[in-house]
Amino acid sequence: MTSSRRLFGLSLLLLVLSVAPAFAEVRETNLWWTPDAATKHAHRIDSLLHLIFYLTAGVFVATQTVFIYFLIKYRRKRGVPAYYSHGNNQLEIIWTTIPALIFLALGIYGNRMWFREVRSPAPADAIQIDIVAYQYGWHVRNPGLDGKLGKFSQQALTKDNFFGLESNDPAGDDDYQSENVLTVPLGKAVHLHLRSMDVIHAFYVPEFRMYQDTVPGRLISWVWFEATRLGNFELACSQLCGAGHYNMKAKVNVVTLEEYNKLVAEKSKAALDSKKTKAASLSAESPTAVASTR
Ligand SMILES: [Cu+2]
Repeated sequence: MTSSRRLFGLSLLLLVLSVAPAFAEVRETNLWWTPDAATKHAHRIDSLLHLIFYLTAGVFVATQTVFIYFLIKYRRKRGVPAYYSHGNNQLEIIWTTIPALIFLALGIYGNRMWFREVRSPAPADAIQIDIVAYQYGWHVRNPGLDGKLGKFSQQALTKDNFFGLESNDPAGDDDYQSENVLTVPLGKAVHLHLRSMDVIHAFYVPEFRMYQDTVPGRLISWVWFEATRLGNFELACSQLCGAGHYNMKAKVNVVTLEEYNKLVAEKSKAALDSKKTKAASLSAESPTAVASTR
């Protein structure tokens, strides 16, 4: 190998090693398997994953063992002529029917699990959180102390009003917003309302075993989860959505219910206060402007 080629190879290796992992979240648990589950759904989905994995692993070992056994048993031997076998119809039927039944059973089981875990309606007391994905980040809107999100509509969604808020809804006065941070309490159902500003993005948290596309012009309102583990997780967009896709991520913090309630109290008070100051300064400038915003 010439020295220039070696230098090129070395530089390429250095580049890959230094740049490739730069934006990846450090993973601390279960490096050789899926990351530790952190929601109720995730644990049940894992049980299906384990069943399929151990079943296919068992079939793989069994078939490979038989294959290798026959390879050795019927290897070429001096003085032994080759023997032609047409096969055995009865055996063919058996080894076609058994896998077909297994696939059918797995299909039915998986489908039922999908509808029970992923498409079941969210509990009525779930915390409602509104998420709008955009190139390249996540707008998050949380309900304040009243537990209700201010009304919104798809038609009102613009670059400036990215949640599509209707300004006259008092339920929205104590709502608070965060950028690229989703904070949820442990052990309480959280119901997400997912939308997109521009192109298709995907809400994906590996520890939650949750993956849902967000589609422009659509409100996706069937996604919900209940966190079972405290910690900080990464929400990563999983649809190639443009040049900045690699860095479209958000923090998902699972905190205790007390911490969550404290945060909501603080944030919704701040939201109410800022609204009051805004209204006061508006009325000082022009009393008619306030009247028209009501
Ligand atoms: Cu994206």
